[in-house]
Formats: sequence, structure tokens, C-alpha cells
Amino acid sequence: MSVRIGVIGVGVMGAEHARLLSHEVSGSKVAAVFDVDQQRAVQVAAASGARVHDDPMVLIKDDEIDAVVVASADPTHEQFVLAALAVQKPVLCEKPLAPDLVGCARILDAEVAVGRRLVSVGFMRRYDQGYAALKDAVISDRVGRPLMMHCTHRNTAAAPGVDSSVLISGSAIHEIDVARWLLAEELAAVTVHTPRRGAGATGTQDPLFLVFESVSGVLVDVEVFVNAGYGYEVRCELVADRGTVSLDSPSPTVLRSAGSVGRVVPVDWRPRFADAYRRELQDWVTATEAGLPACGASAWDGYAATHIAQVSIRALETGARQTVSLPDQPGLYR
Ligand code: ISE
Repeated sequence: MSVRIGVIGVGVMGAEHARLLSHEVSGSKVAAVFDVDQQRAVQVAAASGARVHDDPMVLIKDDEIDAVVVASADPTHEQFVLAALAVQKPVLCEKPLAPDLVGCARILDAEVAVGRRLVSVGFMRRYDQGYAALKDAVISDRVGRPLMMHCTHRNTAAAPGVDSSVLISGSAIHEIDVARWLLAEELAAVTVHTPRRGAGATGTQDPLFLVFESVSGVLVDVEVFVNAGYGYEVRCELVADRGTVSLDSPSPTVLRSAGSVGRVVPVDWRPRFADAYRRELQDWVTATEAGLPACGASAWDGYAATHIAQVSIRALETGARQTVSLPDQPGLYR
């Protein structure tokens, strides 16, 4: 029998999750959707053969829903994740787990009270084959001890006037998660540099250049540039004792035109990480069906990422290096 999933929020990411769950993931069925925009909910429901719920809390409690995807606006994540925990249903929440630390902490407390891992956070890069190969190179000790990581995160364009902090809480938060996961250690300090603004940056400090220091002394630099203009690109190079391993923009398509040969760059993250989203959802559905603990990034990872993002925003606002001090990780996540 298929895992019956309710999707809350079917904007850009929720609609993509509903599409993947309906057509590319095995063992799942989108059974119900909710969105504040009723018309959008009806459209996505029709494409997935799902029902439309007009109350997200009723959707979560519905006996015909086994698990919940939360892809609504960031400030609404906490209430839906807590409601799923209250009825002990697996929940995959898009990043951030919650935009504020108090919200993330309430989720941790609720999951610890349940006593088993039900929350997964949508840090899909952990499922990207390129990042998985980087992780494998570290685990298998093929290049030695990591020394530095150089990361590039570019978007084609951002909404005009978007707050500069969103470059950290919405974009660099992926590098925060990936660095913790790849290095298998915490980030201990951060400095944020502000180069002169790009031409597309209306009212926003864009780009940003962040430098993280890990507990063991690895330096991780991250360029975030959300009005890069030419397309969506994510790169990462890990420099280690005996070699380097790097992830480039994977594109099977080569364009030959006007005297040059080049690779096609996607316009946003959906095509770039389509396979990662599919693998993330498949893993989640398979674990849910088998009654296994939640897979992928945990609520603790979501808490840590929001914590470090907030310290980074403080570093941006003050112009000074800031240290990170995470509380002890609850036993459930060790
Ligand atoms: C967006 O919300 C995402 O999560 C994408 O993965 C990221 O690359 C982009 O910068 C964010 O705005």
C-alpha cells in the first residue's frame, strides 16, 4: 500500500514535491493538499489526484494521511511540524525548520518528548550525487584531512529589495548544513564580508562573502550572490592534505553556438537539484513505510543551521567576527 501524504503549501517547492511524489517516487501517493491560495491548491490537487483540505490542522489529523510535507511560508513551519508531532506522524519540513531559534527549540522539545525521530528537514543537498561523492572522499580518507572548503552559491535574480539577511537565512543556510555534514563537526565562528554591491542588487547587500571556522580549524568560505544574472550555480571545492575534491555544475547538455562550446546553466535550483529532491523524498517515503526513524537532516540539524545562520546575520550586521555556541545536543540525535 502507498504512503498517503498530505502536502501543506503548494507554491514553488510544495508543487514540485507533489509532482515528484506523484510521478517519480515509488510507494507514495499525494492524498491531500492545502494552500492559502485555494486556486493553487485545486490545480496541484488535480495534477496529483489529491483532495483539497481547507484547514491544514485538519489535514494533519486526517486518518487517511500517514505523513506530512511542510512547504508553506517559513514562519508557519513550526505550528505544522508541532501538530504533526502531536499526532506522531512523520513530517518532512522544508528549510528552515523555523526561522527563529525559539521555534526550533520547541520542535526539539516536542520530538524529544515523543521519544523517536519523526522530523526530517529538507536539506536536499545531502542527497545530491555530487555532494555524496565529496562526503565519500572524506569518509574514505582518499584526500586526507580537510583543510578548506570554497563554496559558491549563485541565483539568477532575487526579489527587488529583499533583506540582506535572507541571503544567509534562505541561501547560505544550505552551505551551513553541508559544511557541518561534510566535515562531521560544528562551525565555531563566522565573519561576513561585504564586497561592493552588484548592479542587480536593489537595496540589498549582494553579494556576501562568509568565512566560517570549524571547531578543528577548517576554513569554509561561501560566496552568496543572488543577482548573478546569468543563471543558477552551486560549486564546492574541498581542499585536503593530499588532494582536492570538487563539485562542478553538472549538466549533460553542451551548447555549440556562435563560435563557442558551453554548458547550459539552469535558471533556478529545481532542475539543478531535481535528482536530489527525488532521492530525498524516496528515502523519506521508504523509511516512513518501514516505520524507521526519520532520515536525512534531523530537527537538531535544522536547529543548528538556524542557530548558525542567526549568528552569521549578527556578523553581517556588526561587521565583527562572531563565535557560535550551540547547546548540548539532546541524546535522541546522537
Ligand atoms: C531557495 O530558497 C533554495 O532553497 C535554494 O536551494 C537556494 O539555492 C536559493 O538561494 C534559495 O533562495
